[in-house]
Amino acid sequence: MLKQKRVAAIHDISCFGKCSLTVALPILSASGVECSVVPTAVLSTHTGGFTGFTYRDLTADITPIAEHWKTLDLTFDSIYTGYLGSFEQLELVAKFFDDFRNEDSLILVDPVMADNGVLYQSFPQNFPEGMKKLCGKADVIVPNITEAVLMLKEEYKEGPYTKDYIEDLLKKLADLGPKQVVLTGVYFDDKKLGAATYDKETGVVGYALADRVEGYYHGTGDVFGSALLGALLNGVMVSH
Ligand code: PXL
Repeated sequence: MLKQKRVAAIHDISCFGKCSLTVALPILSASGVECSVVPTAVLSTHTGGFTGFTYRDLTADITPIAEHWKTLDLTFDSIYTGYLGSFEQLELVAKFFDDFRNEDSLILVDPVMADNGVLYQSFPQNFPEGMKKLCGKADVIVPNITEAVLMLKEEYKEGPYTKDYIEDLLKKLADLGPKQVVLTGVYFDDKKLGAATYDKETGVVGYALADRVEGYYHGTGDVFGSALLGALLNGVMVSH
């Protein structure tokens, strides 16, 4: 019998903006996947490009939500994490993986914390260390280049990049633990921009590049991660 897949999306809600749960929920639902949510915080806006945003930390709700879900014997075909606001949330989410995965669950960690060479203003400098550990527990990770170099403790370089550089990053990221890596913000010239993929088991590297659209769009990583997960849960492979 065909059974609808169920994902637990663990991200913040930014009330204004097009990111985190406000995009994960509609995109995953539209892809035919049931999307349960664990909101990690409620912000008036996302943090990029705004000052004065409100931040209601929901860390204290995560364990009670998980405890109630355990009484319902819930498990998830996928657990998808994005913006996590503190080391404590990283720990709670790692435990959530252990409590709610089954042997076929796909754990996708988007290590949301930085872009354009800089850590988002809400994070301490040592946060990438903690996020790196969480990535070690994932099946698929979706860092951008800034997040990748912060976790690998390498210097940030502006593009255009070379294939050698990108493939070296992909392999080092896979060494952190995940089976598959999807690196975003990859470009080799000023016309095309997209993602590079690496499957540790097969060793296959792939590229998905499209025409660059000028400008900076907050939340594109979350739109991409949600669409990627929807595709994976519908049987589309990352690497061909
Ligand atoms: O899109 C990533 C994201 C998610 N959530 C919050 C953010 C950002 C990026 O700035 O600030 C709160």
